[in-house]
Amino acid sequence: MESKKDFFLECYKLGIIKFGRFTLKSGIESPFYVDLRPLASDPKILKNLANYLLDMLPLDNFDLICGVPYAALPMATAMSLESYIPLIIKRKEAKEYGTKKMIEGIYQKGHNCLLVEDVITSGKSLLETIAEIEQEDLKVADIVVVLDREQGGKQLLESKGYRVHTLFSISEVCSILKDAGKLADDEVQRIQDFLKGNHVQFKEEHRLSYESKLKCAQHSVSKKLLEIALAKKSNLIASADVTTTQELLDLAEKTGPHIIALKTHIDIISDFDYEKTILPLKELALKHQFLLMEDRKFADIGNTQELQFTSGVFKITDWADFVTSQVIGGFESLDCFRNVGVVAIVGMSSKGTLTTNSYREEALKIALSHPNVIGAVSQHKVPEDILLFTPGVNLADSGDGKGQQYNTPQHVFKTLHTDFIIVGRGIYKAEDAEKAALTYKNEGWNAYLQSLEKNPAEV
Ligand code: 5BU
Repeated sequence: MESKKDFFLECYKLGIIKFGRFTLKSGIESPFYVDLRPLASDPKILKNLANYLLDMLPLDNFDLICGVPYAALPMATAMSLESYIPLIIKRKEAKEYGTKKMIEGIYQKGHNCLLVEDVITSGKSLLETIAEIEQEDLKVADIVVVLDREQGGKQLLESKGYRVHTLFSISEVCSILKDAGKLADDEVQRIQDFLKGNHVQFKEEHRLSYESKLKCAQHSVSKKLLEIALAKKSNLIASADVTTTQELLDLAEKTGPHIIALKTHIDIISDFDYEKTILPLKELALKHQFLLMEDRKFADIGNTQELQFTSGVFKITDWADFVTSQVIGGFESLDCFRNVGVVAIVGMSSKGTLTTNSYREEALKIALSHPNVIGAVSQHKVPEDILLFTPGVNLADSGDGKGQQYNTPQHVFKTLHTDFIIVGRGIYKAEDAEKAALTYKNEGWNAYLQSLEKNPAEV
């Protein structure tokens, strides 16, 4: 068998222990959370675990094995299969009919029973189980535990004369994870403080408000966006992926009062005409106080991007307040967007996107350092110094069958601390686009307000 340390790291991959901030059933806040149930879903790990547990024990002492329900049931079963020591099952509640037995299986009075438990905390629930087993005239002398949370349970049971064999303790687990680079020093410290019964200081995880972002905003477009958001109580950007000027203007008129910006793909308008398309669009933007965001996703060398931005039929530079751009062309490729804000594409919402962790990290470095950049499009959190724009938002669907992946406004505000949601088909395909825009506006604003509240993970 591999070393105990390597074995633990294998188990850890199954997500059996999590670090962060958890509110336990008792209301106490804990810096870690343990759930060993996933171990039973990996047969090789379960079998190895059974052997590690058996190796610690004087096996000749036992006539029976019994697991504390439910997490330890598969562990006890695996130990029984590996050692040929017979298994008995303890019920959680007595049957309401028939025998009313608490223990199922074949056993005789006076048999010595090994008790198996997954995690020991205070030891109180183990004492209750032991009492129930002893009531059936079985003897319990040894208890084997996979993980000791070091919160007094072992001492309590030992003070009552039971032998407690533990495979891992939380301190040991912390040092294995620290050595493996999976746990930072401050987290280890917090866990040690918690185990000593000291007050644990958690980092407060809450987002910055639009007001605070407005105070620090440098770019005139960031300021305008935040001012409009606060004035309209909206964080909604409608994506106008329609193909005629009439549809575009209709959508702008209907959604205008509820949005902070209208996002265009101007190159999909089949009857584009600067006078007939852009001039009335600009008037509507002024009338309803929203900005124009051209989702051009530039992705070339600086010189070509400059031409695409200023020339051709669309003359984006003349009317867009801000544009989207890839950062794949490098820092200087963004220099040409002088009079607008740039939203850098850091991560995409589509299935299988190549915007991996390492790509996003590099893309963010450019986004954060370029003065033209006001924000990022991403499906992951970004530092609070730039604004986060999140598309792939829809209340009714989880995807479009063409690779798009949707989340709800609640989800993106809670988990990403996004600033602005971008909604396309959820609005322009709705029977009543104005009503839909209002719904997304209200959902988005409520989700934003909730994301301002401090919200530790609940267990
Ligand atoms: P939808 O109808 O809500 O799926 O439209 C989403 C819009 O956002 C659409 O215009 C896309 O081009 C745009 N988008 C996106 O969906 N996902 C991304 O990662 C990026 C842009 Br970048």
